[in-house]
Amino acid sequence: MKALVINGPNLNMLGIREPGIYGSDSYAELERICHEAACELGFAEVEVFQSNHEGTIVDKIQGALGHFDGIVINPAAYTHTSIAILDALKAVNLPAVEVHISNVDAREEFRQISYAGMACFARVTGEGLAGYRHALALLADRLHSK
Ligand code: CA2
Repeated sequence: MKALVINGPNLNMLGIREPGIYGSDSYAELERICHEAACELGFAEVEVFQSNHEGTIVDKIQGALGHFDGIVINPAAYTHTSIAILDALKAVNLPAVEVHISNVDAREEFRQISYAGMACFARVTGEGLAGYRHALALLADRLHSK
């Protein structure tokens, strides 16, 4: 089992600003949590990727085909705007879990729509960085039941 974790714009700023919403842990800690969780959950490999660019994220999703068994994705602000990321997820048709650090459902109205989520079989929100572990566990369960 190989997992790809994709993070969208500004998530590399974790721990630097807005600790009230996103916590005080850094992006390096997010990477560490994913590697630790993936190892515990029996993934042979996990790649944790971040980009501030929509097209680069689309390229990464397309490149996952044939290399990864599933995707965990936090598209960040592109969650609420990007049909290109939705289409890429649909195109590769890999099992995908949407994850958000904050509870997007309790925030501004513009965060209520999730395009990427329409191509995901599960959604984890408001669990902080621990949500990435939860998302990887949901992905592992899904891959085991195949
Ligand atoms: O809660 C999440 O995980 C979000 O995907 C984070 C996005 C936001 O646009 C989504 O609505 C919800 C924002 C990521 C920006 O991360 C920052 C981290 C530190 C400082 C500033 C921004």
